[in-house]
Amino acid sequence: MSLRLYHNDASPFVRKVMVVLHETGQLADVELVHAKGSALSPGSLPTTRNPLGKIPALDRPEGATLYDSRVICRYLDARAGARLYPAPGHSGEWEVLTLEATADGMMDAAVLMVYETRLRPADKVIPEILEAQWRKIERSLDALETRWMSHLSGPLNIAHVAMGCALDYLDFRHGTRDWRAGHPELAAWHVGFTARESMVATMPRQI
Ligand code: 99T
Repeated sequence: MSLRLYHNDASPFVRKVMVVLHETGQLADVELVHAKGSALSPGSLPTTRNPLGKIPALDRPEGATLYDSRVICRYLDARAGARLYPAPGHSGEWEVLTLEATADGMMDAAVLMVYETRLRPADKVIPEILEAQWRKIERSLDALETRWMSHLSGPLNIAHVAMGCALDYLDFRHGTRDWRAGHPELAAWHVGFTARESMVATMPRQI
């Protein structure tokens, strides 16, 4: 095992990396190191490996620890020669990267909502902040449904992986909000995508 991944089953960003490891046949190369904590209380988060104190972070034999999920996924793709990213100059290159950024932004907003209630005393939680984060997610869902569905078909790419992880995370942490309402095409895509072996094997869990 030449790689070491700082990991938690609840993190959608770690899950992107895990799905890429599954899809590119590199699982056996990676040791998983459980990491848990928050900005207030870093616990076992790898603060000396990643000064931002976030996971995923990936130790590799040939150089510095890598973070964040976008860098790690790109590294793993290159390591396996897997082509989850269109070649530079190839059609769709910028759309794939923008769709991945949209999925990551949805995860950021959804995670911020979790931290807003987890890290603040109940009387200091500001509902308007929670709702403003959710509106980012809703606008993204609307954009996906109306403009981006054609980019979710075709051979597997990193944007598909990221979006599958983002939507499952909405179910995991914000299930009562019903992201599927008003987004039938995206919901149908999600049903098919989450049936992939790599997605079933990495469903988020609280530990
Ligand atoms: O913010 C902290 O101090 C700790 N948080 C994290 O490490 C989260 C875990 S998801 N990771 C990120 O926010 C990584 C974001 C980065 N841009 C990337 O890797 O792409 C925790 C989710 C949960 O507990 O529900």
